[in-house]
Amino acid sequence: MSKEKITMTEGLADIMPPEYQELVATATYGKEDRGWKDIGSSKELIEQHSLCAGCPESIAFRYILASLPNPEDTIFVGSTGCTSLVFPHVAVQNIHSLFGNQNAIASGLKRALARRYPDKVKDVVVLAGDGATVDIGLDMTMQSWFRQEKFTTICFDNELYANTGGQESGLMQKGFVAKMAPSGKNFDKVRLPEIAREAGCHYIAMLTVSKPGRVEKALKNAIMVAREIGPTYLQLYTPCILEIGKQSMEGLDEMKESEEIGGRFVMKEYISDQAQELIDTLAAEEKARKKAAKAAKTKKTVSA
Ligand SMILES: Cc1ncc(C[n+]2csc(CCOP(=O)(O)OP(=O)(O)O)c2C)c(N)n1
Ligand code: SF4
Ligand SMILES: [Mg+2]
Repeated sequence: MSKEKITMTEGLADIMPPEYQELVATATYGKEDRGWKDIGSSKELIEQHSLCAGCPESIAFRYILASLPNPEDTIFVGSTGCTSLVFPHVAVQNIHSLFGNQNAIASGLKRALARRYPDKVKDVVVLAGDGATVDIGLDMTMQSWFRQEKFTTICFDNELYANTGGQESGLMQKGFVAKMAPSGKNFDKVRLPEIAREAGCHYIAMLTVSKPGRVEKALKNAIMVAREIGPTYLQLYTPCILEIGKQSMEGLDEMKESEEIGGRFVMKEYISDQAQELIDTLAAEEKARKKAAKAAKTKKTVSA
């Protein structure tokens, strides 16, 4: 990775606004082990968004973008919905696909990139709402898992179609009444993590975005396993505060309540044996790297 994407032309440096100077100076492109703690300085990937104020989807976006292991060589595939409103503000390559088609587009893209750049790592990440992933796009979603396509699917689960005013979705909880589903949901929430496991995903995690460290870890696991082994799936609860009648600062409490024992979003993970082996190897390598860096620092301090 490099910082080449945002270097400043020397001749213009003195007239560039201080915000831009700061952005270039602190950009996290090229930083090893970038993560959610870099949110303040990883502004090069997302500075603003056009979602409702306090929308948990915006928080999820920031954690994901700050934690990408390889942002310059990552391509997102999005779909219509509130999720897609963020992509025009994001400095990561992305494709907007026809609603529901995102996993089919990502399959072709990943294969084409592997042929075009055989010596480079190119990560493909689908990011779409529950309506796109589970309802209208379910066929495309599952077929990509059956085919063992090597990319990550992320579903922002807000349990309804938010962008079109609140229709019922397969991930909506039983009995919930939405603005455009006034008689209430008759069926239980579809258990997509279990379906993903049975359809061949190697790493699956369902969680809220209340704890950034967890989101970072799940995202990194999902991307590395997809890169080396096969399909991975993340389902993140990002409640639509507008639809459930909450204020902009109440999204966090909603997520915390829903992940308490017995709640709909208690964190769950399914990991195949092959994926676990890879995750353990990567963790051991990271530990050794940190130990070596610490030893080198101590040696430098002593000799100074
Ligand atoms: C092919 C097609 N069908 C339907 C629509 C209308 N549409 C736009 S957004 C949307 C729902 C999005 O819901 P979801 O995927 O859950 O995303 P959210 O807005 O909740 O984040 C629908 C049905 C469309 N744009 N294209
Ligand atoms: S409508 Fe709901 S999901 Fe969409 S931006 Fe607003 S709060 Fe977020
Ligand atoms: Mg939705």
